[in-house]
Amino acid sequence: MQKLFAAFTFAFIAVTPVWAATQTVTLSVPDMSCPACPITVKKALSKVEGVGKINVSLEKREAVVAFDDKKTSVSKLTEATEMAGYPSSLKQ
Ligand SMILES: [Cu+2]
Repeated sequence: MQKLFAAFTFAFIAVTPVWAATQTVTLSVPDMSCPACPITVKKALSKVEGVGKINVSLEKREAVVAFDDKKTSVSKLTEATEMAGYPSSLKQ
């Protein structure tokens, strides 16, 4: 039974290589001040190649971004928000 499960898990990983490279990071975006800001930040991040799901919170002043680490990096993400007028940094 356990052997069967292991085989299944391996098959699942083998057919979904994209997901294996997906990382999720939280960026601190302190300059967001009104409801329009998250829209601008989200738009800027969505233009970066390899970016998947984006969740921007005005209340928390942060952006949770899922991205393919083979196509982009955290520095490209922070660069994109900075170009849009919102400097950001990786939240630990
Ligand atoms: Cu604003």
